[in-house]
Amino acid sequence: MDSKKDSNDNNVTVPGGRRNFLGKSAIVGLAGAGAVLGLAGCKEEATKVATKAAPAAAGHEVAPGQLDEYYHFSSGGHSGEARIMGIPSGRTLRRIPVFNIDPMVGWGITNESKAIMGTKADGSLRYTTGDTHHVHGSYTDGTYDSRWLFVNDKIHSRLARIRMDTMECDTILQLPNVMGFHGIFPDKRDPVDAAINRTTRVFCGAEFHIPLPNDGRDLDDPSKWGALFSCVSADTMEVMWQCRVDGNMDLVATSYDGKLAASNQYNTENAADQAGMMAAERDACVFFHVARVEALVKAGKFTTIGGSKVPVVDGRKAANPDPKTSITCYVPVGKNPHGVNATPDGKYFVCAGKLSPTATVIDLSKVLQWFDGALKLERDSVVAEPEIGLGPLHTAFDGKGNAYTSLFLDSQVVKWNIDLAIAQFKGDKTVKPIIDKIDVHYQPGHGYSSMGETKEADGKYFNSGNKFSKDRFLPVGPLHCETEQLIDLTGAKMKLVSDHTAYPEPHDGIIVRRDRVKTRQIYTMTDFPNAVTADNAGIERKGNKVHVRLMSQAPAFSMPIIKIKVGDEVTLTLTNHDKVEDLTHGCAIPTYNINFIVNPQETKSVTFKADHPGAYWIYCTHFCHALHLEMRSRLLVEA
Ligand code: RUQ
Ligand code: CUA
Ligand code: CA
Repeated sequence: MDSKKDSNDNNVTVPGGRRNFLGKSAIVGLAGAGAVLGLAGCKEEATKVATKAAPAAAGHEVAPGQLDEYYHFSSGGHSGEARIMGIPSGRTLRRIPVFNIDPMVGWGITNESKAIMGTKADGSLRYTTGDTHHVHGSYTDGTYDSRWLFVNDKIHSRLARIRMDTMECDTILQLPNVMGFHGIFPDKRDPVDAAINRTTRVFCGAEFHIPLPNDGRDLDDPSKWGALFSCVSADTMEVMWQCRVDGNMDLVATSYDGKLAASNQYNTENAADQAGMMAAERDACVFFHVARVEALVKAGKFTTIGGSKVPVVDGRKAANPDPKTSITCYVPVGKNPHGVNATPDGKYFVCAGKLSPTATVIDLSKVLQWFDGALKLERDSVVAEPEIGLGPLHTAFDGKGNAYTSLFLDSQVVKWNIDLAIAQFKGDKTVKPIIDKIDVHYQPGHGYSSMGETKEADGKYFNSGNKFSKDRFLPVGPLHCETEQLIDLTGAKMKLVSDHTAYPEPHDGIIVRRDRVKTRQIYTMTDFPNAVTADNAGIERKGNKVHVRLMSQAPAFSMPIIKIKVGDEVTLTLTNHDKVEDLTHGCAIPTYNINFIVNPQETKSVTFKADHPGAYWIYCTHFCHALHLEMRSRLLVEA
């Protein structure tokens, strides 16, 4: 690696030198235990001073008071949350707690949020951790309809739904007999009733195989373990069916006609160790013929596993010898592939190679031909497999026939043309599918283009979600932030616009045109059955159960003194009577671990045991008024 000293005697890496190092270590990593281990060995990488960042490219600034053109919804990785950012500014607009506890809003603290997250018999949360990877919006007519966002939790195999009018999670569901729920994608049209041109189902891939059921059996025999692909109703958030497959699953994609869902498989080997998972030269992308699966379920041709009532059908090859009745089709693709993404024209899925320097383009009409018995081999549905660079992970599209694939090992994004790749695959040696490559900083995972997962893909922006930031920002200790780098796609060449920091670690995101998102500015009080009004406000006691019904209106709570006794089980319900947009109040109770907010016209409640006496100031946490500091009530707990 090239490095020199700056005027403060800090080591400064030279960009070209560092890039070369990454490239070389990556190749070593590929041959051995993995690229990331190779990277970790480089001590000189801990530079203290950033190389000079290029100024933000002109024409993409969002001036004070101006609004962004796009929303960017992303996952938050092992923080367990989802996030909203503005594009192109990179401004953080909101964090949406989902599987995590968030005292700012009171998520995981209020009774309402705990009921969504799930509790144990004693009322405490069943889980307090989550690992969100993929966020996708619901569709109508092939584009976002502002109803829902769906996000997965890989740790505990849960699917969450977020209402887009309030940007709050309204349902969390745990998938039975699944571990490592990673890929997720809503359908874009009903697979059975083609007249329903909107999202009706959400498909979920399972990455890890486990004993079925996972009740202590088969612990020493992983060859008996299995992985299930799950289908969840978007409307009711119930699991409709599951399908057992050979091998594992990773990411998920769905077709625009609603007929096909697919998942890339890096462990077709069904191996339980790393060497075994890399043994085969090719892995697969498994396609599900959704209508056929549902016909089987309807006909009662399914089993159930353990205590789960969810119908499980068998999608393994041995159970599906005839393509004409098969529910699955395993298309061979590059070794240990990663992301699978649908082109906005509805024609192709693209699987990124990861351990193969290629992307595999699969023609969906040919997959349907295979299911009809009209295509000899599954592999015949592959219409292109261009060599694009090292460590391809995910692909986004501009709606103009070009694909943009992240190259983890090369620390680049490559722009390539799908038609040219198809021509090359057919034998035309004169065409060069690769149009441009751009350096990103560093190790990109997901990349997402503006509206790129809809038929309205507009080719304006691409956001590169980079896993390493190293010297791009002021050092903040051993935990580095991550970078979301914005790239302008409008020219023939990609142009880096700006670096945005990201708290680790957003995995995936979608960039949605702002007119496709419709939110509410305040709540409607009557939507809350437990709303506190002037008619029912006050203290109600039944034995040792006490219900405190409180109202907030700037700058006061409705009761200055609330008297209870040690031993009481207290439920405090708070309704915010302010109607003014943005006028949020908070409610904190010292030593009782209570902290939540109520937005205009919103109601929330908490329940706690009064287990220690004393005087406690219930105070407003959210700066709401010139008398915000004076907005408090006395909670008097008598011994
Ligand atoms: S994965 S870096 Cu969880 Cu989306 Cu590919
Ligand atoms: Cu109410 Cu601050
Ligand atoms: Ca493999």
